[in-house]
Amino acid sequence: MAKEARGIDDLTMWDDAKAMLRKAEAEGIETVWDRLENQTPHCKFCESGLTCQKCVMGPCRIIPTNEKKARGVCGADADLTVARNFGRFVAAGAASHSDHGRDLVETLAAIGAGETTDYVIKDGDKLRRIAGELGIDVDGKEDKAVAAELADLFVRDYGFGANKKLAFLSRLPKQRLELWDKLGIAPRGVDWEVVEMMHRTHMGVDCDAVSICLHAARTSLSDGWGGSMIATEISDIVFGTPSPGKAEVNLGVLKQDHVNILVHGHSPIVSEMLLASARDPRFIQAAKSAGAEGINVAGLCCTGNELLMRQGVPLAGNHLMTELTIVTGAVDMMVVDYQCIMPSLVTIAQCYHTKFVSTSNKAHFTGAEHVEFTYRNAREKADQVVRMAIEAFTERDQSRVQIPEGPMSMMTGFSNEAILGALGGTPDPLIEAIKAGKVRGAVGIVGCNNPKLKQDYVHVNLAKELIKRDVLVLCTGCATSALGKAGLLMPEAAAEAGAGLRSVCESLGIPPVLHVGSCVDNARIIQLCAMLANALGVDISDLPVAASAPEWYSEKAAAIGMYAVASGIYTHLGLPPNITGSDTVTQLALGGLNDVVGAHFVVESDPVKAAELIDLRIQSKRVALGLE
Ligand code: XCC
Ligand code: SF4
Repeated sequence: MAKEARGIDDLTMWDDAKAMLRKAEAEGIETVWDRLENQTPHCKFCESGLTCQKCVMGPCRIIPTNEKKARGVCGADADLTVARNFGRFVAAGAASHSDHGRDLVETLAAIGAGETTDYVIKDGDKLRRIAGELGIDVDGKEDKAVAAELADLFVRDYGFGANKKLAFLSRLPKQRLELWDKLGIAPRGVDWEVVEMMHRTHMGVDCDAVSICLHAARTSLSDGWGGSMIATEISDIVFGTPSPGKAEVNLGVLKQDHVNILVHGHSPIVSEMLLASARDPRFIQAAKSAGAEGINVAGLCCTGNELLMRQGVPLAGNHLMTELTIVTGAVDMMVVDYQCIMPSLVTIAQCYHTKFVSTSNKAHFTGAEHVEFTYRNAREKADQVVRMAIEAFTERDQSRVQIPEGPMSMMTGFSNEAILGALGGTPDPLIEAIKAGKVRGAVGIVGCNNPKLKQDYVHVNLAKELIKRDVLVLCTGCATSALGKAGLLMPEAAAEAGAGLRSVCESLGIPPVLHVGSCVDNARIIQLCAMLANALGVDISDLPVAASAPEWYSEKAAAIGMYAVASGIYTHLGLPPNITGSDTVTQLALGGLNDVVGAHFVVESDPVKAAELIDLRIQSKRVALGLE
């Protein structure tokens, strides 16, 4: 991107964001967009994946067109260098989701062992259903005993897996598992694949680009069908399986006369406990004594999605809104756990009265107040943090507060259980609607914001284009805030859909875009795809479905995209990963993978063109299934 200052209208499509960008400018607050401008142009070598610093014979910069510099000191060429970098990129993403999942396994185990009273089993039916599904005999056992056994099974999945295969691979269509076995990419253990990727990409181990890419697929699958799926299922068991409900989104969810606490990060373990304390009448009374009307908890990013799905807690915004929330001057406290928490937030918080509290022993922030949460002390710590927030409220300078008006309403809570419930208990009505062409296909729009793109513009316009074409959209993560703010998560948005999708939505009273959760909850989407494929007796790659991460930025998003593709789902990205320095890897990603796993990536930043490409794929799959 050329280094030229973009106007505020080019940075975001939203009025609430623009108002805060103006306020930030007036108050001399630096934001992510300022820093992007300062960092542009980026290093070309890094952008194309051609730098290597995996040993101290280097670092090396590979110049494929220069005979003398076409190889690093060890002899690695462009293909190998790009593949090794991409492999580690995916491994880091898989590690992040999976390490989050590990915290839930630990919590479930603690419940089973009676080591926590703060966390309990909220959905005992789901506990028993999942345990039964995975071969645990639940008859005559108490919830606690079942929890202990299930946690034990997941612990094995993190290591070697039972039979060196992840338990949830049992959900796959037979053809898919056979294909993975043939390719040698069926994931064996959640931690195993990540560690093996680190090993393979050490100097002098796996020195074949294609081989590394295949292991990148396997690593990502250990996330999708392992760490993320485990995180989602345990979160439902411990905090409740989401069911449809109403909520609100945008900066207007902040309240001038309330103590405003924002939760940011990913794990429901911290945010759920905080919410419980904030709803405690003792603290509401304390807030009133401090001059507030009450305590308002709102979410950001994925932990915001977790609370939104299960508790209807309002969503203040997505990734690029995190800094701007503080600029309102109305945030008394931001409580974070891990992932996607820009370190700049601490600096911005210091420009206001905002208390910034970190809670995880694996995510410290210089300048923050650290209050460590564990399953043994969580409620006590949450109480302490809420008291600190009330105290911070008394230091708020109301003359600096500016809250953009008017939150948007949205519907949320579409877990697979809820979707099946809405359909009457089986996927058959959805399959019938797909066969009849009323719903031509389904697309998961997921993932982040990236300041290189106009905030939420690609998300919103892609979704609008797809629903017009009778394609049902499912959304998670930071896409949720975008699509919610655009009004697409309301049943009324069915009016913007094609006639077929519109009739289906109207008869069920659902929006044409369904909110299915946080980013680990993308596991719900692949599980749903597997259910549909199994019901039709086909492979996932035969379904008229696709995935899209229009504005992605993170390693985690790369892992999600990779496991979607490896599961057989065609995947659109709004901008490319840093792989363009290798023709071999780029061609594999953009096409070659189709012959291997039945799906591939496509990169397109224009939402209308992206919708056309996705539509073509859906159409071809419909034809192949004999539906057209
Ligand atoms: Fe992060 Fe999950 Fe991306 Fe949002 S969508 S910017 S990864 S918070 Ni997961
Ligand atoms: Fe250079 Fe090879 Fe070392 Fe990488 S592993 S820094 S390419 S010598």
